[in-house]
Amino acid sequence: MEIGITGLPGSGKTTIFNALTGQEAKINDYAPGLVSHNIGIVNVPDARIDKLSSIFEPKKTIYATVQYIDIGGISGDDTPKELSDVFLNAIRPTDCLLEVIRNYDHPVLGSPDPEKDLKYLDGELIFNDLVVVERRLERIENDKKRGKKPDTEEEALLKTCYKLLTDELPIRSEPEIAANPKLRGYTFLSAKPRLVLVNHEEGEEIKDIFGLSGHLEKELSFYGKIEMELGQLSSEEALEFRKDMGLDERSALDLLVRESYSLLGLISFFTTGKDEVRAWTIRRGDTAYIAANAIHSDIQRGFIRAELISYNDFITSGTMVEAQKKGRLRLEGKEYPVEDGDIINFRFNV
Ligand SMILES: Nc1nc2c(ncn2[C@@H]2O[C@H](COP(=O)(O)OP(=O)(O)OP(=O)(O)O)[C@@H](O)[C@H]2O)c(=O)[nH]1
Ligand SMILES: [Mg+2]
Repeated sequence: MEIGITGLPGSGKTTIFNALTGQEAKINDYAPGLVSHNIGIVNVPDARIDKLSSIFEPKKTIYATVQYIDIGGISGDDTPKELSDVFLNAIRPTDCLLEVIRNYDHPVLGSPDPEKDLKYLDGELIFNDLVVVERRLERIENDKKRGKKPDTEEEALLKTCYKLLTDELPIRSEPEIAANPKLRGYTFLSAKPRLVLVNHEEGEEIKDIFGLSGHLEKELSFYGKIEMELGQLSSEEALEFRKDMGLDERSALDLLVRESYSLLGLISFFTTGKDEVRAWTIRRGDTAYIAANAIHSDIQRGFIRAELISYNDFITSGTMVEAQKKGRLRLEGKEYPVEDGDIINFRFNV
């Protein structure tokens, strides 16, 4: 999973990036329009993997990972403009946006105006999608003149997008359009699911400003600066500080991963053994057959069946042998919808 951190200059993107990755990327003096990227890959914290690892004592423990990319370069001027290719190339492949909104006094920008900033940011992403839609529709018209038949379904979808965008609505406001496979190749920015992270002044009460909790968006609140400082500590030390300060005991990374999994409809399943205990990420509703492919295409190709047990049943049983005695180990076929926390052993033959 790849998450693109975006926002206006000085909103605290890099501060949040550091909080999530534990890196020490440079916090800029005010430098609007400066295109800079920081990339960090972090393990998805999962207490279940820790537990499985302590039971199986494998040679390797492999967590699911998430990649965060901090993408500077939105100018923050009053009118939306075309974003640079460097910016677009960085943001297009991401699965989800993390939009950082400033709610603290900034030495140059002064007092915050979260509503205005979010509106501006939306406007910028909508404008850039509109540029793409207009160009594509123009191409289709030209092709028609030269006798080439358009893909009528795609054309109709683009026209719906055009209508939404000219009404200043993001494509995600129509979830079915946003998810349509015919539009996937366009990687529209306003179609991406998003977490809106309001970065509050430390000491100020944290409360939702926008009340976003739609199908493809969610609002989160953080004290960015404190989270960055805690991100540099060991998890034990950070937890002590959290308790002392009366903060949520979960780290920024913990919360963010949880929210992004839920927003994107992702779940984890596990494989276990003496060599390796490992977490894999798939979509909710994916079948055992699809899950097999997450590991290797050979396992999917030679799929015989999935031998599995839920995490909770395994923990209650203590060992696989005990679980088998109790009849908790199940055999499932290709069509079985994998559930979050399933421990799976694929039987396959190639
Ligand atoms: N008070 C306060 N200041 C913050 C917080 N988060 C960031 N800042 C400050 O805001 C300024 C900008 O922070 P950055 O993290 O560099 O913001 P950015 O969005 O990455 O900025 P650009 O990369 O220049 O677009 C710095 O002076 C930070 O110290 C916060 O939660 N509270
Ligand atoms: Mg920055």
